[in-house]
Amino acid sequence: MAVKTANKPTKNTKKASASQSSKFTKDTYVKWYKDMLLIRKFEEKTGQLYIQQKFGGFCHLYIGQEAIVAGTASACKEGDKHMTAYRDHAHPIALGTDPRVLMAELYGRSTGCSKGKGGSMHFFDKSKGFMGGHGIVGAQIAMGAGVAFAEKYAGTDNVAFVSMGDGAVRQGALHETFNMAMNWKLPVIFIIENNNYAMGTSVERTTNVTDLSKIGLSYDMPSRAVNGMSPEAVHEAIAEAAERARKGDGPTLLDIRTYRYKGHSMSDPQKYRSKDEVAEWMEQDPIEHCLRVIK
Ligand SMILES: Cc1ncc(C[n+]2csc(CCOP(=O)(O)OP(=O)(O)O)c2C)c(N)n1
Ligand SMILES: [Mg+2]
Repeated sequence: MAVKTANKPTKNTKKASASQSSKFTKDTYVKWYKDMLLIRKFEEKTGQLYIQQKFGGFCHLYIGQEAIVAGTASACKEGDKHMTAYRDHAHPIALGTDPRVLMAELYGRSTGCSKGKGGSMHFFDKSKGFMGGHGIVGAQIAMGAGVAFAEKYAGTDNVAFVSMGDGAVRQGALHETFNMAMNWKLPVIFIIENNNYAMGTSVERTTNVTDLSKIGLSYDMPSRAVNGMSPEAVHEAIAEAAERARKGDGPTLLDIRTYRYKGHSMSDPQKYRSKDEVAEWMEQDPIEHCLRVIK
């Protein structure tokens, strides 16, 4: 069955992958591969432990979306700030947080990254520039602009990376934030982790403008769609946007098209999509892609 969603997987053809891979060293591919594999293994273990009721609360897995954090981590620098929503396990791992302090957080231990008080949705690691883990959909959008404002005010060249879901872009605060961020030319990059679903609601059920990269255009914000199954494409888009932000030229919106292989959270019968749709996206798996290039 053909994929009917607004988002469709961009094929990583052999030709495309050969021309992209020549731009990056083998070491970069090995780093992406290791980071993404570590994230995936952490997530698989987390899913198992949750089902075994080893820890409670909510739990949202990032499996399938790893190329976004891998490509961002390789294109950013120390001092940059990062924040996201509740699907937050992968970001600190990509930034170098010890997975053991994240696992301790899931178990509610005082040795956890948020002293055991935050749980799965509220990871935090200031030492790596990771400013959370936020459970309120869209809350981090305005906060991210605030963090960018603080960096600009302090005269640093640090950039704030604010990730949000395709559902979160429907929060009104996004528009106030985009307006102020552009008006003040804040060093902030808005990343839509566009996995095409907000819980069970697809992008095309939510809006008549299914191309989310257009949302920034009415603010004259540089905006583009990016293949989220490709760490190369993510790295290039992030590097270009970060360079602009560091020069004082303000924000960018990246509509990064990805897919979550698992349900929204741990209890999701997934009636809103077909197995074929999931399989079609899995063919573009970024970990397998990096392994093919390394070999
Ligand atoms: C303000 C607010 N409204 C509703 C919810 C319930 N809720 C949790 S996740 C979610 C879907 C968000 O989807 P999306 O932004 O696409 O992110 P994804 O889960 O796909 O990463 C909703 C509606 C919430 N946490 N906060
Ligand atoms: Mg989504």
